[in-house]
Amino acid sequence: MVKQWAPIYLNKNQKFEFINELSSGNIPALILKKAFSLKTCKKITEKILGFNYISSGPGIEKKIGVSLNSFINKKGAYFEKTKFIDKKLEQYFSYNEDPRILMQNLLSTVFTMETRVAKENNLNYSKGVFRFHGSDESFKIHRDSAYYEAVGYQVSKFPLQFSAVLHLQKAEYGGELILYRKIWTSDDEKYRSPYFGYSEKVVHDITSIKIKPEIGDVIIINPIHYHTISKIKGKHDRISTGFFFAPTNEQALVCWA
Ligand SMILES: O=C(O)CCC(=O)C(=O)O
Repeated sequence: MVKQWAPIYLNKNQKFEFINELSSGNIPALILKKAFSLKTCKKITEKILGFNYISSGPGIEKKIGVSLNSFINKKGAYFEKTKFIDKKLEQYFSYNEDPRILMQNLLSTVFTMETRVAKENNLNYSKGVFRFHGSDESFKIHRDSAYYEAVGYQVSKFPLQFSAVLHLQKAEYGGELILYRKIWTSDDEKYRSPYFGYSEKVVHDITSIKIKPEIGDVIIINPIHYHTISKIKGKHDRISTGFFFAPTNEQALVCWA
């Protein structure tokens, strides 16, 4: 019988040493259940909804924060914009309030490795992005890989890349994370959409799982697996924050968005 493809669930502050399980694709996700309290998530949500600098990017209509995939061939602009927005967010959230910093601390505990923001020529990469996914938007199947896409940036040198997402507010209906048991290969480029993502043909007949995010959960995936979000219905946006991270040769984790 084929072994079931199912996430591993951890309690807050439980240690986990098997990053290999995620990189090999043996498990689809690592879920840190209730890593943040409902009260904390509500407070962060209320606060981020009052932040003025909203943008859009490939695959997302509304977000706060800078993501590398909007600046693939514009490295100077990426670091300049990151400096500007992360400074504004630093002034807006106190250090102990910014969920992106709290998530870095959480990863340090879970993986027993120092976690810090990636740097290049003394410039900080983006600490993470807040995403707002709304009703009736359609989400493309995609995969994330700095290794293949962000050539020219130092973070493309990491052979492994993970994604960590904290769920701050749920959609009333839908908004599940759909993960396909398929890793991108260069053969799939024929299915690529010009602006962002891939046609559904890329995952035809491929096994998938759905993860319904709960407020306060941190979901960690290996984003070279195709993934998307199911259609959202209802009044509220699905709100999350997150970043990518990679293990370094010095037994640390560095993160970026
Ligand atoms: O918000 C999610 O559940 C998925 C986000 C995503 O596409 C990613 O982490 O690459």
